[in-house]
Amino acid sequence: MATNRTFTMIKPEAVANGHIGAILERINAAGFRIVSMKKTELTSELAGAFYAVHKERPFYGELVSYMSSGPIVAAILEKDNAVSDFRALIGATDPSEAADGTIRKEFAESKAKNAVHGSDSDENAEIEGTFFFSQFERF
Ligand code: IDP
Ligand code: MG
Repeated sequence: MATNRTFTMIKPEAVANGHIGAILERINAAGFRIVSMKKTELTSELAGAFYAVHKERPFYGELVSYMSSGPIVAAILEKDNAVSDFRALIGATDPSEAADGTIRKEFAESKAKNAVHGSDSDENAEIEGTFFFSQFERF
């Protein structure tokens, strides 16, 4: 089951700029089913825990304060090859390197404020989905 699922967040600047609807349309048009979804907000403690894998990176502090700066939308998505197809849909981390037609190319402001998150593996999709959603919300 996990191999067909990924986890995403619409990040604070994309929510603040009114792009929730447009980004969800792109996700639906690409063939993803929304399994679970909620608008919520991370404390800096929760953002730090979510991104703990990046703790040693120079941008960690900036990332944690950015991701706790306002509301986000968190969702579990389902599709064949969900993880890799979703990474292709969102594009490169730095929007200046993202391919035309990708979500980050269209909506990201910068490498830090890059509009959306997408899990990088099936294992992390499972971990990240369960970070946000209880067992009663993942169906
Ligand atoms: P990804 O989101 O494309 O998987 P990661 O390398 O996992 O990229 O980095 C996680 C997040 O950290 C990025 O989406 C971006 O918001 C932020 N980030 C990554 N690299 C930089 C950087 O060099 N400067 C500032 N923020 C960065
Ligand atoms: Mg990543």
